[in-house]
Amino acid sequence: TKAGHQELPQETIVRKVPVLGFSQLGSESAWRLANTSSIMESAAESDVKIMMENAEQSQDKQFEAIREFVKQKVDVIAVAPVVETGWEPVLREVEKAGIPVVIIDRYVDVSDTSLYVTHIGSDFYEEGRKAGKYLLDKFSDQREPIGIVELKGTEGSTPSIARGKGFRDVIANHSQFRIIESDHADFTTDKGKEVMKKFLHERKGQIRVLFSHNDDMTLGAIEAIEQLGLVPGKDIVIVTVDGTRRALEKLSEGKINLVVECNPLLGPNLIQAVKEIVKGNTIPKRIVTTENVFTQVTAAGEIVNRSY
Ligand code: GZL
Repeated sequence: TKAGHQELPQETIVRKVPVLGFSQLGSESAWRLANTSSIMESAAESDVKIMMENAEQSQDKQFEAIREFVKQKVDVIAVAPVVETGWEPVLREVEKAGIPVVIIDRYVDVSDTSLYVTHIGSDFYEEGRKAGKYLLDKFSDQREPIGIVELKGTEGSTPSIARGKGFRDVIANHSQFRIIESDHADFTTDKGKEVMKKFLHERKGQIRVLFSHNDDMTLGAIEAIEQLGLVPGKDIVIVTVDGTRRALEKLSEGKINLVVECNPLLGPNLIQAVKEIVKGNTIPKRIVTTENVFTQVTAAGEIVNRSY
């Protein structure tokens, strides 16, 4: 060998552990916490080194985290985008640095979809449709007006936009269904209680249905409904999205009428995608998580299965 230059024995393969920079949008709900632990556990089980930054609902903090990942020259960047818009500039910077991007959970509204390799997450529009279809069935024999109030998630987020649209598209041609109040409650229990209190104060006798974009807001709304002496699940029919254990418990108690599942356990899909990407393999542009609905009949059996 050349003086001082130690050749590695041929059989040594120096395998670099892939480094994933993950910008998580926050910790606002039980769903989000389950999403984070699923991703962290999957990374720990595989040989993927993960650096996660929690943006606590701030898109600017997500931009900062992504720019830091670029400086650190990570192998892949994953983003759970708090809102849909405003991503083009920072994703251009990542593209220039030659780092592949995975969009996880919510979606980014960009004109050039080559800015990300794949989007892994639910079909939120379908979740909204499932909620609407349940009401068509439940009230199929009733003709009088049905007043609906809607607790919306974070303004500008894909689940809030798409669940609202899917729901509206299904009830659109059934004029007895009327959305009489609709407001954002940011996917949190406290805000859900506060906004539901406002709805009840303004519209008490007219509210027959609550459509809530996530279970955490629903739990707050149930407190507000019960504080007024009304019976959730009976006086006010409640349809909610996520499928957390606490919502399924209320479902089995009859305080919720339908829970539309939104699966947070995206860790295995994300880590598998990272491995494929670093090996240079192509993966589908869109990976949709499979999801169900839970009724008062199926709730009890499901509760034991919920890890979140
Ligand atoms: C949906 C996810 C939403 C959940 C909420 O995939 O983005 O954000 O429905 C969470 O519980 O806060």
